[in-house]
Amino acid sequence: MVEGGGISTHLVRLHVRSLQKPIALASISVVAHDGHDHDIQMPLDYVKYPYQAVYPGDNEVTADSIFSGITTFAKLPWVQCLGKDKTTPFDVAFIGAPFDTGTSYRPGARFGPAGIRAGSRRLTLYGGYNVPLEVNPFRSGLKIVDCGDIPVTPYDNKYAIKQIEDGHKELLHRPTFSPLGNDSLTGKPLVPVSIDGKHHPRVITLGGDHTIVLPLLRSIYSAYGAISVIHFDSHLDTWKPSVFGGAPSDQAAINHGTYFYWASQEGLIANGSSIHGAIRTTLSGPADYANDDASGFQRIEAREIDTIGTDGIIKKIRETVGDLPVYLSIDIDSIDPAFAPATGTPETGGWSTRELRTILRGLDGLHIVSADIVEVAPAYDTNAELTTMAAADVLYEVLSVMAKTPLGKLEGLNSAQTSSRCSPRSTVQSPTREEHVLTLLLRLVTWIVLRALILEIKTFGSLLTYDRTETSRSFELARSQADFHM
Ligand SMILES: [Mn+2]
Repeated sequence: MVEGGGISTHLVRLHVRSLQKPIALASISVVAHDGHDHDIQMPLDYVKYPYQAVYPGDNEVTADSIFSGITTFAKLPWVQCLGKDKTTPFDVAFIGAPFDTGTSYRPGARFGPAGIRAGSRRLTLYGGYNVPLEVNPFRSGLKIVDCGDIPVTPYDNKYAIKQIEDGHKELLHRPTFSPLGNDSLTGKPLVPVSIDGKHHPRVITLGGDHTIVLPLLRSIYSAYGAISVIHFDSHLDTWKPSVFGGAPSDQAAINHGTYFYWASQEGLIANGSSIHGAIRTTLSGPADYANDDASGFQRIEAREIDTIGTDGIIKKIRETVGDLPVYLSIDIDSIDPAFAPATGTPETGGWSTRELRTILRGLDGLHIVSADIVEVAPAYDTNAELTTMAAADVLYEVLSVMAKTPLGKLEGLNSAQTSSRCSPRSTVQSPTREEHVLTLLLRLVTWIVLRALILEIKTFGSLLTYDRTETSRSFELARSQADFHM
């Protein structure tokens, strides 16, 4: 980021792949803009650190630090994207969807957006640099804003669901603040991965119960068509309405356990390249899995972490979605209630916050077009804000991954080819040709050295046989004497 700079520049960082370290190639599209925009573009300009009192005399009306002032996500600037700031462009927008009238057990996720914002206050306390991902999303040049909440009625689910779709769509189709940039290897301009040919900003939605994903996917479809979904949840959420006691009305059939079933019926989900993670729910019967298959999902059970670990889980996810554009939906109940108790339908036996964060970082390089976190119901949280803090930290990883990967591909190439050329890659991928040749060479050299050593040992061994026997005997003698004296 260049403050006050007059010319747009592209800074690209390559992390050269090492044979020892798992993280491979990464590219960051960092774009700087004219200085007059920097005060609204740079979140950290907005943040005043603790004890740096800014009044009087600094044109500020109040002291502002991470623990004071109006709470937005990570203390990002508040932009009234659906109100008076309708024309303000951005690259990533946080937006709340305070809807919880589709829950089957504990209500309360309507307070999720406010709770997650409270849990996110200290994200920029030390500046916000993500050590494992080697990026500071808040200083990546992207314009990241908090758009507040979509107005959602608590009295009419059908109307509320339409409000969420319209609100999301309005943000998704706003022009971006930053250009897409160039391919880090060829220098050629990237083109959007959308089906309408436009470069769309990314929207991170703060739920709300999981029902909101149906209107969110309807919005996503308008830009990307049927989308691959990565879904972290203890529950399938592809259930038929009959599992929830049938559907006394069309509206009752749409709830936080059935929205993926309906999304699949509407053709919003790319069949076969979508996957659940952290599944551990009980079922109405094995038919639920058959129905889940038909809805287009692969599954990773929560318990698989004990056998294949986070690396194995990352590998499964990456193999399933490939380099297709992907929508990421995170139910906070994918995390164990020990770490995130404040949720609508808690299930024990889940992943730790650390494990989910590691898995999310493993998505580095994927084209995540938008994301959400849902089912945070702060009323059930501890006084230590465990759940809202976990939700905020999880989104920080998502934001970091987004900041590293432009939503673009090279013209004429499919997204798979493009991604291997220009996008950051993570822990799991096949070696390049050069690495393959190097590995073969290393094996050959190792084999020659070992052969030589074995020959040496054989030669000396035959010469020393007599001495070694003698040595062995005297050692036995010494030990028996020592035993005798003890
Ligand atoms: Mn869910």
